[in-house]
Amino acid sequence: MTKEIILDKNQKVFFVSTPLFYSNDLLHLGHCYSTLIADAITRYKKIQGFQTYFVTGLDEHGEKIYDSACKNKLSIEKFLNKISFETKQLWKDLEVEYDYFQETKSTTHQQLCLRILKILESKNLIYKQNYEGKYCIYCAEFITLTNLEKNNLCPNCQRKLKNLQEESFFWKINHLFSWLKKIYQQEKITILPKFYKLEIEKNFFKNDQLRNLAISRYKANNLIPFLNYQNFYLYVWIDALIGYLSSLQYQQNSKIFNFFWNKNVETLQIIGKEIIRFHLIYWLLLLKQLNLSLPRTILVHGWIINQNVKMSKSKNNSINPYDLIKIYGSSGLRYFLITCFQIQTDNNYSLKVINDYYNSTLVNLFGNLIARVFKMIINYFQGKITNDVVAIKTLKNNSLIAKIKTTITNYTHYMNSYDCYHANKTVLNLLRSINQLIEINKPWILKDKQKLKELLSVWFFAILVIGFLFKPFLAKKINTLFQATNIEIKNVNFFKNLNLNLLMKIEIKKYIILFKRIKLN
Ligand code: ME8
Repeated sequence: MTKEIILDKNQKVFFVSTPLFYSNDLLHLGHCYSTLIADAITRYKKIQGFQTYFVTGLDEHGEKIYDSACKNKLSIEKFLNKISFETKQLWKDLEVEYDYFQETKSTTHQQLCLRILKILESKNLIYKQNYEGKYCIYCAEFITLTNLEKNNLCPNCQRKLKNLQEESFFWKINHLFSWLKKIYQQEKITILPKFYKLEIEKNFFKNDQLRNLAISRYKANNLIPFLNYQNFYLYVWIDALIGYLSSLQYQQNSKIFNFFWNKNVETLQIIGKEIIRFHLIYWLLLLKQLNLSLPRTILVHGWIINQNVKMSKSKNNSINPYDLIKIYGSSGLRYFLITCFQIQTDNNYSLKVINDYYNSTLVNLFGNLIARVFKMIINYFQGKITNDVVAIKTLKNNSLIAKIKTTITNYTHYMNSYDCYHANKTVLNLLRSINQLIEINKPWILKDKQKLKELLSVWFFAILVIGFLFKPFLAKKINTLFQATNIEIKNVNFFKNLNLNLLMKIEIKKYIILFKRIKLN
């Protein structure tokens, strides 16, 4: 599923991906978290003049998906189509502007998997051997001795492990151990937050070795056939990782692939912390064996916790995003997930957390400021203010303008580091300063009309800048703000030009309450 892509050689290029989520159930808040962060960063990059390529999608193979289809009394095709349809609808409703939606059931993807297996086989990187060990069906993960806990439970999901004893095709990777270590030591890729690098070294580089990986399953349901070997199927994690390459049309459209995946592209892959092993080890090794560039950054985020455990499809604690969209709208949920949590930690979700956050930020700080300033411009100036060249010069020296400039610099610094949490904090600080200024200046008792005009002009300007900086978080809700004025959002880019001449003519077309206070019952 591709939009038409026009490749512009003069633009800087940005690639971002989310994990390809399992199609075993409808997506929950945790999946929205990764996807909305990717969306906010992509929107920011677009404003900064990048040509962007944003990939998300579904991982549609594996036994647990087959089991879910059976439980739902649907054929696997119907079940996959239903999940795919609902996922795309969810992204539409949350205004996620992806460029490519990867579905691993697609024929082109399956062909690519086979092609890559052939390449690996031709390089003698695949061999057959008996496999004896532990396997977690739910996580689709072979549990090696290095990460096996004593109690025969999966270290990840705490479910019982299955003893597997079968012939398997192995992927030879052990000879690349020193190469991989070097990648880490020389920081050839950036892992954010940095401590995940140590975690991989501690947990998976024990005894100074890397084990070859069993990458086939015998007589399994809903997996891609392993070349022409009868009854052998491809391990779902290799299939899923290849999904990233499929989304880039690897081996299919070299123009697209080379444009969006090369060492000069700012590539970012966003994942949750439970899948670092696959991305920080196997994915890198696969790229190496195919002679492809490595991603520039892998951004790992913590979990959303609900009722003390990771929010998860299987633990009956997942929150349906629509329950929150109904209350807070798409913009409210976007803002919460993109800005409320620090990426490096796990974070507790509750309705009270989101409600307090929504009321204290979007309602109290942002919405109220807009309402107050718009109302004053309407009441004191009939909604229209004009400033001549001399007045604009005076405005340039207003101390709030300096604060706005610092905010933009800090916001840009954080967004360039993919840190929406701190970028948002800088904007909230600016909002607090303006609210304080209103209290200090008490415009409602001010007699000096010229002074009043100056204050309202600069506060109006600050609102435009804040709207602009919030656009990657709040998406089309910000259009409502600009539409209530005479300024068109498409005509402003405050990263390039803090254009105070916009204030020559100010018009409030409509009084708006952008965010209404919400009381929980
Ligand atoms: O792992 N908190 O798919 P998956 C935060 N198919 N993020 C969460 C979360 C939570 N409670 N729950 C899920 C897979 N996520 C594989 C990926 S990639 C080639 C294959 C997010 O459906 C987070 O990004 O289990 C996590 O890594 C991902 O969903 C796991 O999704």
